Order: sequence, then structure tokens, then C-alpha cells
Amino acid sequence: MGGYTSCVAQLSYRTAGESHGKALISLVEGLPAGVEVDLGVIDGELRRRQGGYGRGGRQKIETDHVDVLTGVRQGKTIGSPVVMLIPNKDSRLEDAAKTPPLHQPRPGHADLAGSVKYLTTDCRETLERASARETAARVAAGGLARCLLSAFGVEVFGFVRQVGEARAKVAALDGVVDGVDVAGLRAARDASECYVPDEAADAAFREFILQAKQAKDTAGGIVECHVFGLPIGLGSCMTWDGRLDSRIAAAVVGIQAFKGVEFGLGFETARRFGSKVHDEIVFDAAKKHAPHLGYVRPTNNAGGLEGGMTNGAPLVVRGAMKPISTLGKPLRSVDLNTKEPTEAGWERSDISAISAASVVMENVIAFELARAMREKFGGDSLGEMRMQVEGYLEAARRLPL
Ligand code: EPS
Repeated sequence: MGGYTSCVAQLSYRTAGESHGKALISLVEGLPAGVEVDLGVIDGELRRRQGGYGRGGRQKIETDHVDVLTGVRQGKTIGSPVVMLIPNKDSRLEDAAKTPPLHQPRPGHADLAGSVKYLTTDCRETLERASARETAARVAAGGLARCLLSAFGVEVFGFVRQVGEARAKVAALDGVVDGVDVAGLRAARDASECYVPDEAADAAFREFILQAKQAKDTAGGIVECHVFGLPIGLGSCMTWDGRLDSRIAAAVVGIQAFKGVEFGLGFETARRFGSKVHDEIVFDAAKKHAPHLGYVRPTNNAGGLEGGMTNGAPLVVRGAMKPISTLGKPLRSVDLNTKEPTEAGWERSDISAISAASVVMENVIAFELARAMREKFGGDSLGEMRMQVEGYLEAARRLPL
């Protein structure tokens, strides 16, 4: 007999494409039928990904937008795989003169390990795919996932928390607050060059990135994402790979140049006594229609996840991005053909892509949350999924059954 256990695809995505190939492609499977695909949201995220202080020349060439090839009819999903294409204007991979071989691997990039792995001395063979240009396709997939999340009132908000020693202060996100003004936060963030809703931090971030530029150096930073409106119980404590924190961590450190991830209080929890870490539970019947169903937490050190499941508090995730590895003043390297000492290669690049990274992190997290929603609530259509969500919440509010 056949090996099918289910004919319903899990929500998943793949990307294809090289930095200077014809296009990037994002293939998303497993969305229910009936989701309104707001191209304004997806293209808006792509535009934000192209921006930010310290970006390189490539972004002046491209105008990223998706061309939806399959899976959508008259603005709504029909349950079939969705293919989105993002054209590359700077497409030149087939032109040998415009993409010469590169034999001087950049410390920190995929160049050395990738060249040895694929048994070549031309770093371009791997750098074209390793390039962070691919994140445009991930943002497109995340943007589509957001169209599903917004049907359930889930809001995702990402920003740049730290660059150098400067750390943003965002009072609206301190402590635990029901009813954050996400639109207000977005407006403040989008008015800044470094994607941070704190003017003083924006100036300090710019100063640090400018210093890096003047020194022909690069800068990384820390990005943070808050998600509001998630129902309790997404993810699973039953399997290690069903734990939502494990999936989100994988999605975040899977972004080019990301080296670390934290939830809520993060690494600081390891330094404290338990009583100063765990979030107490109180019940407020008047709030049973909030995502936490009335189980109020005076603190949110857990960052919205306990036992690998959402607990009704906002999700709080931070990701650490290392500095871009293409340096204007190159580090020492070795010529892969001669094995002689040389300087690392230089390609057009960014001084800092931390603002773009905040957009990428926001969208890969959105995708993992949409996947967890699909797993818990299933349904072939959005209407069926909605009934499942409402039935579950209703039962949870009535406990004990
Ligand atoms: C990027 C496009 C790339 C780089 C950058 C990210 O364009 P190009 O190589 O044509 O200048 O600017 O890629 C990297 C930093 C990297 O290390 O590969 C983009 O669209 O985000």
C-alpha cells in the first residue's frame, strides 16, 4: 500500500536562486484556500528589506517585488503551492567577464568552506547562493505567512535593538502590556533610518555604522521581534522538533550571518535564581478573551514560550548578527590556487545590513508561527481553520470540561 498518511501538505517553503542569477524564487506549500494575498504587505516587506542605513550599491539597482506565478486566484489562495518570483535586475551570472572567478576567500563568508566542499578554487561557485540576497525570497514567504496570521489577529513587529554598545529604549515594550500600539511602534520605526522606534538610538546606531564605513570596516548588531495575539498552545512539548522555540531558533540562526538567538530574558536567566526568572500566574476572568485567556503573567521573562509552547504572553525573540564579512580593508587570506598569502577578495557589499536583518528575522519568525497554527488547527480552507480556532478557544475558556 502507498505510504501516504495525509494528503494535506504541511506548511513549508523552499527558496531557489543566486545573487546575480535571473531571479529568486519562493515556493510555499500548505496554505489553506481562501487566504487573501495582500501583495502590498509582501512587496512592502521586500522594500523594507532593501533599506536601512549602511546598505551597499546593489539596493539602488533593484526594486524587489513578487510576481505570483501559481496558487492564487483573484487575490486569494486556492490551496495549491504558491510560487513567487523576484526578478534580479543585476543578472549577470552567465557573463564570465562580469562574474570573474574569485580565489581569495573572505574570512567569515562561505567562500573557503564552500569552495573546498564543492572541490573548486572559484569562491563564486558557492558565494552566489550563500549571499544574503537569498533572504528576499525568505521575506516573500514570510510576507505570505503574515497574510494568514493577520486573518487571526496575530501581529509581528521587529526592530533593531542594539548596534555597537548603543541599545534602544522602547518603553512601550518594557514589562508586560496588554494592547500594545503596534501601528504606532511601526510608524516610529519606519520613520527612522536604522529601523528603531527610538530617535536617540537611531542617531547612535548611525554614528557607529558611519565609523565602520570611515574605517573601511563593517558592523553587525542585535535585532528583536515581538509577536502579539498568539493563542496559547502552539508548538509542542512532546517532541524535540515540535518545540516552537527549537523551530524559531533554527529559523533565526538559519539567516545568513546570524550567530545567536535568545527568548525573553534569554542568557540572563542562567545567572539568576528561579524566583527571579519564572513568571507568576494570576487569573483575571475579565480578560478571558485576551490571547492569554485570563491567565495573566505579571512578567514575561519566558518571552511567551514555556515547554516549547506559546503561553499567551507576547513572543519575544532576539537575534545576534555578526558584521558583514566583505571588508573594504581586507583581512589576511590565502590564494586557493597558489596557497600564497594574499588579501581577502572585495566585492560590492554593505557596511551594515542590520536593518534589513530585522525585516528578515521578523518574516522567518512569522513563517514558523503560521506553520505552528496550521499544525494545530489544520483545515483545507481558511473558514474551516477559523472554526477550529474558535472551537478550541471556546473549549479552553470553559475548562474544566
Ligand atoms: C544583498 C545583495 C548583495 C550584497 C549583500 C546582500 O548584492 P551584491 O553582491 O550584488 O552587492 O549587497 O550580500 C552580502 C552582504 C553577502 O555577504 O553576500 C541583498 O540583496 O540583501
